[in-house]
Amino acid sequence: MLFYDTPLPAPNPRRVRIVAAEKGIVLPTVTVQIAKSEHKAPEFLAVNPLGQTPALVLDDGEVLTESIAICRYLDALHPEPPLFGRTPIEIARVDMWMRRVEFRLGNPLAMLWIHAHPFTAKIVPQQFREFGDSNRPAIARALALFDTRLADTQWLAGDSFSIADVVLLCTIDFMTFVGIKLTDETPHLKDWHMRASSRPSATA
Ligand SMILES: N[C@@H](CCC(=O)N[C@@H](CS)C(=O)NCC(=O)O)C(=O)O
Repeated sequence: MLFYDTPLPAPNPRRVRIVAAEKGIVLPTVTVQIAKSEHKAPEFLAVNPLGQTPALVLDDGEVLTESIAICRYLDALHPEPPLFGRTPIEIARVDMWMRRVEFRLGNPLAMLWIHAHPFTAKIVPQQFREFGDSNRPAIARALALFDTRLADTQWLAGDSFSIADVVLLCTIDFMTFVGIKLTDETPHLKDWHMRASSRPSATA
């Protein structure tokens, strides 16, 4: 296998690095620097014509993209510890919380990043600043939702650390990079962030 990775602050390849670290998998890695537009260079477009990282090239040459698909593949190959749940209800809970992170926090954050951040102004053809900023309340609502959940559970999907926590950690750290910090308004989420960040895999 060959893993095409991008360093921080890119959140999606980090999901794969954390899952690999949780499972003790060492992936031979090629680094693609988005800041240097290497993801749009012909060499990388030959691997992933979508021009996005991460990508995982399998031994038979098949290419997996989409960070969650790659994480699921690694989880199926190395089932311990299970990060996508074990029983039907665990699997459903993990999926439910992961999708809430992606749709309720990841999507508005992406719109804020693309349309209202000075860094992306150099990259996207046209920014709609007002629209970008209009996503801030949705981000705040999503943080409140996760805070309420984490008042009752140690990890987002229950008692065990899961891919839902991986996605939330990567999204929140990226959110900090974009300029929104966790505050005391979401104390349970802040505590969870400290727990998740203190796992050895979080340095990935
Ligand atoms: N849904 C994809 C999103 C991949 C993605 O957006 N990757 C970012 C890096 S975090 C990227 O390559 N951005 C450059 C671009 O889209 O041009 C996944 O989860 O893997």
